Amino acid sequence: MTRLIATYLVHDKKQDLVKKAESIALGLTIGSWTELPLLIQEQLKLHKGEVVEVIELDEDLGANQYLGGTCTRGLLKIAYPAVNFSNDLPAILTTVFGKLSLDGEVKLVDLHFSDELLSSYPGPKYGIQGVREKVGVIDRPLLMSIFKSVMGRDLDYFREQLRLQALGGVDLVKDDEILFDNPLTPWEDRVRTAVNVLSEAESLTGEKTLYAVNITGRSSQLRDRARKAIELGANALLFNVFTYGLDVLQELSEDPEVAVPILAHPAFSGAFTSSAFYGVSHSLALGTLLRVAGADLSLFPSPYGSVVLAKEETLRIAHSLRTDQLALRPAFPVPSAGIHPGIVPRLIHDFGMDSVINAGGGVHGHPSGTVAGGKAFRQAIEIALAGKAWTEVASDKKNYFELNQAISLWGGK
Ligand code: 1AE
Repeated sequence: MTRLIATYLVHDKKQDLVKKAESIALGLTIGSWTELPLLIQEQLKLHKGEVVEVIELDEDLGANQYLGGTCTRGLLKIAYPAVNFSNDLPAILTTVFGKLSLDGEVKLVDLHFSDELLSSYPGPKYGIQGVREKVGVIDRPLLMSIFKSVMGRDLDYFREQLRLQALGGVDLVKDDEILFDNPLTPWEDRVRTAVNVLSEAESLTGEKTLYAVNITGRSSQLRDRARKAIELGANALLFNVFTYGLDVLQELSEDPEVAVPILAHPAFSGAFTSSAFYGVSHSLALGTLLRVAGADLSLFPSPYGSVVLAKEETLRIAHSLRTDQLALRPAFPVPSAGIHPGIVPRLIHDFGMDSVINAGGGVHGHPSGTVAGGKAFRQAIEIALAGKAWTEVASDKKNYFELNQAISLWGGK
């Protein structure tokens, strides 16, 4: 019988983790707060959740102080029979963390899908390899930049900013997640403009750039908008998955007509991932679940920029996106927010070749402008892969002019 195993981090003031685990396993399956007669319990055995493991963790005095009492901390692994739910993410999340998410100090940290369950989820359509093929880059981390200050500007501004980003050598350009459909830069016009600008830029640089248009509006409009965007020539989509829902991402990703990579933006996820005691772990939300739902790239705050996550959290996200323990194509980790060229060697050291360097302000805010910003990042990637020190960069103003300017402004770490 196939099962889904959920792992929870629990802070239990009653200090009985086994009892807590049993109450979850029963309460989220056949039980309720009243006792079931034994005969019925026997009849419903197939549906009962099972406690797989209870791991007690060391006491955390800070947690005790924060929660106002001594707690026993532990990881509880509970298996849910697949017969209890239809095999879709809304049913799964409601089963394993529906009412429970409202019930005290319980955080859902991991989900383990059996192969049988996973076979209903195609996962990323392109994944790391497919996105690399689309941009024709196999031997370095990819570079992505973000439109900035487009709100309130017209299509000419959009066109020029896109042109400069492409000429700077970025592989992907994404809309800002807060750019919605609007009269000055309607999404269809953004796509049409991008098709022309990027083909002109490619004829000059010989390099391909993808533009991820933000697919927005009511949920009922999204499929048509995504299909129309592709008809108009869009070669990637940006999607604010956590304000719509994972299943909406899956619908888009599974649509055979949506034949372009999808970038998942983490907007809103902090509302339910940030607490140490409640919600869902970053690695589950921004890693495993996005991959299962079909994101090709997942953006998340890096450990070093302006919006930060703890380094171990970000490494866990990256691991979930790429691990071969999950039989789906790996997705690109995109550690983001406040990234500038001086951070690139650390990003590559920590996230490896199969990651995307992503920057908005760090590209447009370069002292010599957006093209120089893109070049500075490409130079930073080059020196990081060659293992060159900042001192070598500083002494080579000819080859690393733009990078030196960026380092003078933002520093190199
Ligand atoms: C974690 C997402 C980062 C993002 O979407 C964004 O717009 C970053 O902008 P910059 O690089 O911080 O300017």
